[in-house]
Amino acid sequence: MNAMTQDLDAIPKLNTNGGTSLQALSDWVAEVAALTQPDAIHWCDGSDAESAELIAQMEADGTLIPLNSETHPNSWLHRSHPDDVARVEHLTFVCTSDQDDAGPNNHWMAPADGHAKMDGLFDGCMRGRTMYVIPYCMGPIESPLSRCGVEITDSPYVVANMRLMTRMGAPALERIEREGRFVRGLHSIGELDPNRRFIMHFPEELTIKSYGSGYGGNALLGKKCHALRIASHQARQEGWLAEHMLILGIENPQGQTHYIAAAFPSACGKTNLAMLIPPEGYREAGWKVWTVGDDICWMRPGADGRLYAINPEAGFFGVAPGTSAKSNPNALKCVQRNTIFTNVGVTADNQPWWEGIDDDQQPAVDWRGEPYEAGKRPAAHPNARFTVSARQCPSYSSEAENPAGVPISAIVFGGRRASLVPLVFEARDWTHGVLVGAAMGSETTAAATGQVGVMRRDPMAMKPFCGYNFADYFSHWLSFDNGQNKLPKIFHVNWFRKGADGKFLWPGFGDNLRVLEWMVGRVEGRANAVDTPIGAIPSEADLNLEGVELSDDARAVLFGYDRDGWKAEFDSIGEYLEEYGPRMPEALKDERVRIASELG
Ligand code: GTP
Ligand code: SPV
Ligand code: MN
Repeated sequence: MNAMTQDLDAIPKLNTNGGTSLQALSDWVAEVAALTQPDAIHWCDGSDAESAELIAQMEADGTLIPLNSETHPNSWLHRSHPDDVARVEHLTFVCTSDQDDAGPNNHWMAPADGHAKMDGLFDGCMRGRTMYVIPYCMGPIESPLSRCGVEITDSPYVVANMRLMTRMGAPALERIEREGRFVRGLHSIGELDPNRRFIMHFPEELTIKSYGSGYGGNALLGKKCHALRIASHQARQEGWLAEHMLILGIENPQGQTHYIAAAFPSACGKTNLAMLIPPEGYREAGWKVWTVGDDICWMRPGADGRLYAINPEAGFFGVAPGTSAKSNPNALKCVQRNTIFTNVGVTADNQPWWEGIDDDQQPAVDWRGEPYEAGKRPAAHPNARFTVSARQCPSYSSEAENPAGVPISAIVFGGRRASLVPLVFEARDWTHGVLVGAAMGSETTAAATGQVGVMRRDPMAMKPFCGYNFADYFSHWLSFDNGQNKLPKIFHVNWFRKGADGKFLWPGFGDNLRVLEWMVGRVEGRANAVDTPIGAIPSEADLNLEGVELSDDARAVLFGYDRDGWKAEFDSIGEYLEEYGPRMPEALKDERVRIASELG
């Protein structure tokens, strides 16, 4: 027993309901309690009774506002602090002993400094509050691909969200006690002061410390902090990949299903693609799309050399604005009950409302809780979100909980690119595909604080989430091409190409299936394409465009490529790779040179 545990034992009034047989866990909980000084400790078992009690308490103190129980049973609105509505990348750190291991892609602090800073903030911060201990499992409890963690938090809102987003409670604790290892995540909402807010990762210690925010990616530590930043570090050591990708199944009329994993940056269409409803002609012909995951994908080679993927999450934390019966009917069906809405507006009869919901209701109250006034601010914050169990999704795949994962046939990269980038192209091999991922660019969105609409490099949609040096990450990706693995084909898409009038040229959403069908055709060796230096691009005739209205100009840019524009792009990619210095793998730099010289 260490000194801190003794301190804790000396506080007789500390009320605690549970515990664990795992000494490392009970010691850590005691240490945290001694530091943060909560009034009580609650070990979460994940039961319905526990959930009901927490919700009643949050209703009483206004953390959760019940919504219309006829239209949206068992659903709540949470209004966050107005300064706490998105991830804070400038306050997110990776603390490795050697700064180069974190890389130019991360903010860095020495581990000892990081701990000192955070422990200073955590000192006494839970006085008057209950400390919740949340054992959770990322991935199906029985899957060898899954990994566990424990989040300690003083936010019941975080507990309620973690219950939807992860396998939380008693079964997770059992696995943790059996395995003896877990990621440690300590979280406090603190004073919600943006000047006293940090999200710190200590990958070498499998530890996360997050202070001063209640927002999803900053506070639900199983999600981006564990399942991407810490897991990417573990994955590199253990020979797998932890990626910011959706996973979907595409079933053809013959009943064969291919699984596709796709990485798009935050608020660039993962949830929408994962829940895609086929266009009418496809539906009639018997095509189906199945949702495995909408945000995070863990994959590793199986015995047959194919990559097998699981969704480590159990729920969706999705962007509300823009979700409508037209754009994403499956998401809309998911959120009719048992849902927590964060920062949406409400109608006069207390239904959730957001921009683009496309119904005949009007907002009465905005996300700040003030009467809605057109032109003042949007009814819903642009990064308003819903939290809901994946099991409520009508398209939830029967394979989503398969402990073995699903075999991946294609990996797709994509971003928001108003110009230059065509609708789709295929990398010629794995190395080229890794370069395509490494060179990804996208315009920033409201999912993180900061300017929106600025083009930045966001390799593999992991810029905010890779827990180590991107140069090493690209080497890790390249290492999968070892002569034995049967790797998926790699593609790049752009649903966001704009015309001169500033409007999107491609209809997107359900019609994206046309592009996925072409990919499946390429995987099966049936579909055609035109080889260009940037990759294989389908001609219009290679895609099923029946019923899609596209102007001649749109067709030209969606299925064409602009050699001069790409030459400039490849110069810029070269400069970007150089920013990583000598750690950047030669194979990737050589690949860029090969294509740049083909471009002439
Ligand atoms: P995170 O949860 O932040 O990781 O976001 P995401 O990648 O899951 O993005 P999501 O599917 O929630 O989409 C974000 C925004 O992009 C929404 O406003 C969508 O309406 C819009 N969007 C999604 N797919 C398409 C598309 O195919 N075309 C167009 N034009 N917009 C799209
Ligand atoms: C994202 O920003 O990519 C999200 C939401 O999926 S968050 O959980 O906040 O990261
Ligand atoms: Mn995301």
